[in-house]
Amino acid sequence: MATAAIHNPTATHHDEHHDHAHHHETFLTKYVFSQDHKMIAKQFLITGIVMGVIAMILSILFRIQLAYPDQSFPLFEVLLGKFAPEGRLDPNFYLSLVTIHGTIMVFFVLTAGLSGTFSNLLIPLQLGARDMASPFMNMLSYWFFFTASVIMLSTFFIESGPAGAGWTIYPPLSAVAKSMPGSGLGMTLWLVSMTLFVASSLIGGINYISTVLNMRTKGMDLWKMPLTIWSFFLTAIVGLLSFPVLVAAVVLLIFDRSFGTSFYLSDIYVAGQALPNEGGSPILWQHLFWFLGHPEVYIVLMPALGITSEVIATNARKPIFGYHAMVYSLIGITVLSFIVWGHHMFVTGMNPFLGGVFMITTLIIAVPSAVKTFNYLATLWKGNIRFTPAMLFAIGLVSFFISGGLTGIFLGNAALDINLHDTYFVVAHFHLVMGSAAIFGMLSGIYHWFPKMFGRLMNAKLGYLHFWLTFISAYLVFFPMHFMGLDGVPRRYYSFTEFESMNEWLSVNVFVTWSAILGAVAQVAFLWNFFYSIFFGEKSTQNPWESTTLEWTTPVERIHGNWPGEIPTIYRWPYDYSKPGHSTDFIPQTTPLSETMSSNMPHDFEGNEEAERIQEEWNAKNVNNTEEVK
Ligand code: HEM
Ligand SMILES: [Cu+2]
Repeated sequence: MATAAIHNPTATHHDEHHDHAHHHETFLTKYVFSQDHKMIAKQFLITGIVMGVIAMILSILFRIQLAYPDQSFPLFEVLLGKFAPEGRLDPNFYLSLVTIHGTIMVFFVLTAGLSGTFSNLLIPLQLGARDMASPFMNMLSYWFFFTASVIMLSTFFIESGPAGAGWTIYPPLSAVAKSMPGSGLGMTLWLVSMTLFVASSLIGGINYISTVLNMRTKGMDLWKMPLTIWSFFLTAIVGLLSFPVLVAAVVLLIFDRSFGTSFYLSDIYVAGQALPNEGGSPILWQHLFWFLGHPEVYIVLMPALGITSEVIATNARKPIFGYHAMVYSLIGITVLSFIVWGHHMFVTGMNPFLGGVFMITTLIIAVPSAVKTFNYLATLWKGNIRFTPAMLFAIGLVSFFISGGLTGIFLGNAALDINLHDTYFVVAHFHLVMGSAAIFGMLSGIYHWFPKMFGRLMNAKLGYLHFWLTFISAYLVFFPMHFMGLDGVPRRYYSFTEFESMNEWLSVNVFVTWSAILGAVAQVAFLWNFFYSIFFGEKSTQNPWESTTLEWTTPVERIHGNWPGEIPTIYRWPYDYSKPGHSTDFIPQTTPLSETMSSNMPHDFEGNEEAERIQEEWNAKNVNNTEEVK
């Protein structure tokens, strides 16, 4: 299967197709150990959704603790046993919940679930390849991810519970097993799970990069790639350059935990007893961690931004505004994301000059981000907008990207961050800009490409219900947290009732918790819609959204190799919407220029004599049309 699926896109397809016909698919090769990128995409998606639901339930659990810190919930004890003695969450377990919630959301849902799904689905389909460069490695990538997920969840079933040092697992908590229950076996398994996870991401990323570079169909030069592909491609590069640093850091941490080294430890006292470690520094961990950790937030966000470009252009029925600027801003974010990690370390006592350098690079990232926002708004401007559920989620992303991004400008300033660090202001900021925005991008992609994955449509009415409840509850949950943070309420605290000054926030915590429960209930509408529609949804046509890109030229039924005959040739960029003088308001990338010229991206034809001649002839015939539109 593997060899049949990889091949040169320009070769004729007949022999291979012959192979497929004789190839027997068993249940195992079709659904479990599949090497077909479309099936692997679904595996990533469904695993991601399951992990997302789990992480959401964890957040509801600890939100209930924050809203009702002194109350006892007998049900907790029934469900959680020793982790909730007498119906109250154990404080150590509270920290474990926060840790695993953050870890799962960032890595398992928004890295693997989002990139894994849409890179796998769209890279071959939108570029005109029969599969990934290496379908076998692709399969491995999923199974490494799956194993990592199982290990991460298994820590709920061990005596001392899951890791509890926060998703950033700063030493010494993470390095000294006796510091808390969550620093024991749970932490070891966290490290094992994350190492497998990184292996999965690297295998996947290498595959994405080589597929984008080598397997594009005829005519698909880099400047004709949809913005989704640009964003997946650059995301894979960011992952490839930053994840290995995390693995290196993790290996050193394992040495510190198990073999008596002191990379991260020095001058530690546990219960009055001095530990023997000397000469290490927990700050080293922070440098290594955030060298991944900051790029990671763009690994999460960039694919969502790519999906948004695609969904907005399609549903506004307009060419994306500033295609080149969009690509360059993605490249700008890619490069800059590596030189800003120090903004997480302003309070570590770094030299103020160094702090100033990180502050400047951090604030410069606002420029490409603003370019993207501006381009989205300009694309929407005067569009003939179709408010599909996918479009609403894409617009929701833009909203969160703006409202959450603005607070990033505050936090990027060292002088302000020193006050706001580790308060709920930070929690509010990152939940809006990467939590909510990226989740909305992912949901937008699910609604948009569901017909491509399952051949059926999701129910739009349920989609609207899902969107509005989720959108409203996200703001109700995360907006009030800004004010708590400004008032100095710290994050990662189990109970605030010990502090007189924070009691006034109790009613807000109750409000936020109920808003979070509303948001969680809204996801039932989504889950029902998703799983029901896979089997019983309305059958989709081949190109339900009247889109220009290549994935909508493949048959609705899943076939190996994606196209039954030859792979189509590409003639034009992906955003020829509402072109004057054409009978439909979209022109697929496969329509030859001679049929109707693209007036949307004129640079494309400069110097291409044939194209210029066709354009002139076309203009001569269609002068009236063109002028009307001006
Ligand atoms: C159901 C919606 C969600 C709710 C109600 C929620 C709530 C919370 C709360 C209250 C905390 C603890 C803050 C603290 O004590 O420091 C937290 C931590 C966190 N959340 Fe969420 N969250 C949600 C969704 C998400 C999403 C979608 C992401 C994806 C980026 C995310 C990522 C994180 C991270 C990274 C942490 C930090 C964990 C740590 O401190 O180690 N959350 N969340
Ligand atoms: Cu950062």
